[in-house]
Amino acid sequence: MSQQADCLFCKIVRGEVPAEIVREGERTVAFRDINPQAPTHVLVIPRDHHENVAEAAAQDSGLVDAVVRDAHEVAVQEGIADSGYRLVFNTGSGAGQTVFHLHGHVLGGRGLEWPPG
Ligand code: DGP
Repeated sequence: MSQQADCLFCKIVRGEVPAEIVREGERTVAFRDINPQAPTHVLVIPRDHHENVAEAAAQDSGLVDAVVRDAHEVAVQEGIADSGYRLVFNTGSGAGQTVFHLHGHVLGGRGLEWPPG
């Protein structure tokens, strides 16, 4: 497993920082966002460290598949799969990425507007 000592989300994977974990997959961990933007707001992250989704896709495309598949499982588990949910990968600081460990935001439980802000 490839992790970084000082990465916040690697620390959540290792149990060094507490989080409300809602699902543990073979390759992913899902936990509630500390600053929820919707009634359901869960982050799905790979156990391995990758800076963003593009880097992970270049290095291990199967990993991105696992993140997307497990994000859908979270949506089913949270009861938002049928009403619709949004899966967001902010990629780069210009797009609002603040934690540089790949994470998919699973958002739902309310109407979601388009385009996003
Ligand atoms: P982004 O802006 O796409 O990099 O999203 C990072 C998200 O991570 C943001 O919505 C807030 C969340 N977050 C930051 N620190 C923590 C933390 O310590 N615990 C949890 N559960 N979420 C965090």
